[in-house]
Amino acid sequence: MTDKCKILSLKETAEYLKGVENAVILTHSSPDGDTLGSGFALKRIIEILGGKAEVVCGDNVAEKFSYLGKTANLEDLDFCGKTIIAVDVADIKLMSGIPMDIRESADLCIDHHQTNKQYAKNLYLDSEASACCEIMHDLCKQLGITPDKDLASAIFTGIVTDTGCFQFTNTTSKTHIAAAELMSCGANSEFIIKLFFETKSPARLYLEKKVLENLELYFDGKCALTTLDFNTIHSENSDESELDGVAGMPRTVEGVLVGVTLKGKEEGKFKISVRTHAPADASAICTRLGGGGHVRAAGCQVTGDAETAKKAILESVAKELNI
Ligand SMILES: [Mn+2]
Repeated sequence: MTDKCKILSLKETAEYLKGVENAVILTHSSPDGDTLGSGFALKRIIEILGGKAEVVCGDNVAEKFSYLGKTANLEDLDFCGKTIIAVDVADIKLMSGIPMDIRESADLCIDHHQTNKQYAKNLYLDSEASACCEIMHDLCKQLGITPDKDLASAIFTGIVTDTGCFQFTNTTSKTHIAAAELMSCGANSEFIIKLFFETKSPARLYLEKKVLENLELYFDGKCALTTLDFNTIHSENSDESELDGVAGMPRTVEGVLVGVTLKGKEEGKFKISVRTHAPADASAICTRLGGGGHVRAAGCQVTGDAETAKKAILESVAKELNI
């Protein structure tokens, strides 16, 4: 781990990228549209600048992301002499599957999570950005790059997925302007929005059914909590890659300020997703349990059975709601 992390400006980050000859771009585990969109956008940016880059992920990448490009096989990669860049990764712990010595040698991190742990040698952090991909758009502008169709589509992917199709409160006027410019550059917005927001797999519907079946209300209806245990997630009807999308469901219940989804990771371990409405702070709720994230969306992990995990998260929710 580096002793000190240098905080870069956008301009310095752009200058840094100009000097990159051969990079490996690290994405976070349980990869989403933003980490992969940022990874493939950055690969393209580095290539336009005359360098080479590969994108890797320690986890399986869902088939629906294949239009972005192909991630490199970890086993085939030679990290020697390469610039290691992490995108959309707030914490070194969020890259499971990637060897620890590689994570620890990250040269640069580009991120939009306020909770970034500053594990890389250099960091560009813009916590106002709706998505790490919004930063990729800023970098293109800074570098004088007009995105081609593929680059525009990669950037658009992260923006549209991290904002829930421009619905979450992280969406700003700048986000819309970026999206509009990307559409002008030929981003395949119709295809991308249909893929992520208008298409549900049978596995997703199965998980949605389970979310509703197991939904419980607490604290006078201010908190909705649901549990998807390990066996539900790993049943033949389910698909782990669909888990991310269902985490927003509990928060949609009328009167709910905090929506909690407990996901059985392995025997005796739960990954918890928290989604909030103002004034509840999801990041504060999860930080108390060793996790982190954004004000409206955050996550953490709890060891123990479902009852233990439920008790721990509800205690933290109670604190946030002053109950
Ligand atoms: Mn993101």
